[in-house]
Amino acid sequence: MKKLWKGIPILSLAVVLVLTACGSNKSNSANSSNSAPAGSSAPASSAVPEGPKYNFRLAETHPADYPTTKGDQKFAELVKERSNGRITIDVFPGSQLGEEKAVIEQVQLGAIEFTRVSAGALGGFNKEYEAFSLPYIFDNEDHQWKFLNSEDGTKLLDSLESSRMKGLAYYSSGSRNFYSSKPLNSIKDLKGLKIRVQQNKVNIDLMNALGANATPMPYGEVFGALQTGIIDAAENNFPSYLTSNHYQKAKNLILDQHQRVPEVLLISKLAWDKLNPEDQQLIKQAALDSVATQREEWSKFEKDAEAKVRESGVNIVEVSDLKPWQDAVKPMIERYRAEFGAILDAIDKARN
Ligand code: GTR
Repeated sequence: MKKLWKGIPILSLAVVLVLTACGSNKSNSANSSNSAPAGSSAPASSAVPEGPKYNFRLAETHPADYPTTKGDQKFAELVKERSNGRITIDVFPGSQLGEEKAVIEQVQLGAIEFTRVSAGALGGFNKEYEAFSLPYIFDNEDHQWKFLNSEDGTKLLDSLESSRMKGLAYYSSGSRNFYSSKPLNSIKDLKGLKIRVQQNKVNIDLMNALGANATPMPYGEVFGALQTGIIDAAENNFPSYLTSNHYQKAKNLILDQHQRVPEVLLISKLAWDKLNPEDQQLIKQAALDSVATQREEWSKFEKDAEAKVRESGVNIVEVSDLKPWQDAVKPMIERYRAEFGAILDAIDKARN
């Protein structure tokens, strides 16, 4: 009896106490911002599989039924399943934890562990990610995925470490097109328009190249800015154009497909460094395995979104010849070759 009391209880008591703390933290995850950066941890016991216990948060801009959110959820599900419930990730959709730029800052500090953001938003934090905002560098989705899945694409995920993040996987995001409250029949109609862009420098140069004025602002402010006329136009893919309701305010859409900016699922470097190698591997693999789900959901949702936008009576202009668009941005791309030569060469190489 005495032996039992001496041998086991201190550890058991510690397990009970820490598990209770984790439980209460989990029950109200929306309020868990005061928790330790990399989640809470507890020693192993017979009830909990080997390794520390974690409850993490993942910030997502889009609503719950959006394909990126479905990818996030699949990722969280796989992590939970493969860790036998030891590692849980609560997904917070709809910008509940903030706009992308603010979330990335929190991720750098370790206050939010995971996020799914656009490579366009990362461009404001990591120079190399600006390359994704260069126009017409990918021929199509297939070409883009060949690059993302290549060694160079993986290197780029890893390069986020210099910005206190760790890239885990890419997700699909289709192509971006301009839309405006003013008529958009050709490239000439962009001249002089105030166009909202994702917050990075390449986008500002791109708007200049097209004769427009760039207005960088957070995604969540675009609807109001279109409504009040602070901006004349914005640009995005079909799913975002639909779910943000921008299509209700900017009813002229031109399918110029100027950019293909991938989505990125990532973890705070601070949180990553606190994980043991087995948990790092589990998380990395779960992220990669969630890509198939996200891509399936993406191709379904992209078609549905396009159909809904068309039904809504938006005026859609197809672009049969992209040459004038590509010619307009050529000098800009050539200028950026000095900075992004290696990435651009790798993207070109992925074409074969
Ligand atoms: C969407 C992307 C969002 C956000 C948004 C934007 O395509 O999925 O994460 O970056 O674009 O334009 O800000």
